[in-house]
Amino acid sequence: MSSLTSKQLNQYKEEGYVAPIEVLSNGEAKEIRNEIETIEKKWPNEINGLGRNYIHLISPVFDKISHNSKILNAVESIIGRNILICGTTLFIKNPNEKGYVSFHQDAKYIGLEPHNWVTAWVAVTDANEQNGCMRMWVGSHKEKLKDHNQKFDQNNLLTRGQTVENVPINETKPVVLKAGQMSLHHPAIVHGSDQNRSNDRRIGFVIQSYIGTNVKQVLGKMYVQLARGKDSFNFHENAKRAVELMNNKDILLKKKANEELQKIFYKDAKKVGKF
Ligand SMILES: O=C(O)CCC(=O)C(=O)O
Repeated sequence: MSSLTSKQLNQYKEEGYVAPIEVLSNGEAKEIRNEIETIEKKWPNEINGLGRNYIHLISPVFDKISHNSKILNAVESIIGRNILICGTTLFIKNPNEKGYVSFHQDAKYIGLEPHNWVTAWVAVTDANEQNGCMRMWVGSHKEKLKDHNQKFDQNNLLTRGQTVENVPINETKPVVLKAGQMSLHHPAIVHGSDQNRSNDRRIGFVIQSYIGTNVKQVLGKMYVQLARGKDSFNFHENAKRAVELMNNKDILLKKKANEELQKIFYKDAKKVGKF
């Protein structure tokens, strides 16, 4: 079932993203934040650094959101009915930290071809200009992929500190979301986010990305789950769904998937960053 209206689809086509889309209740968003804070307290190293990826493989709460039918209905409107989850990432910005995300295009280093995929950014907390919501360079997805400088700045939450320079800020729009809403963005849109200047955490759970079953990983290996439809291509490794929090086998699978992801993210890079 496709759920985006023609107006929303038009926004995605013309601007390169669509938001806000209601997907979770306040209670569900709180449950997700609690799950993160439980993991941080009991297993302080699990979702640090590279471990911020693939949390849906070790937590039934994140498994449930990744397979959420409201999210999938919207995703289906963009990439069609045969959908895989090929990865998830937590983007957390704590108050009093200087974390930011430089302007970049997801398609630049991720190796997913063709671009029949879309990234879902689910707001676990409110995201606004004060706490460093994403900003999208409207329409930039229509141009070809741009050069990125690799800056490896320690406050940059991206792997290589990959940066598109000279983005015209007046052509960017903030993606303001309430907890429980999401945005969907195009693989080639230039986007980034500033630091959190509020007194609370800004947390985004990002399904990065939902891919059509026809999409290949041309730089390495990825561990996917079928979210909807049928996979008649079988291009990827399959990952089992989490049924309990921090099961030992799931932890090992998450580690293996992250090692493979790191090879993709840092392919031909001169050094490796902290994520
Ligand atoms: O969470 C952020 O501020 C940036 C996330 C991002 O770049 C992405 O989801 O592609």
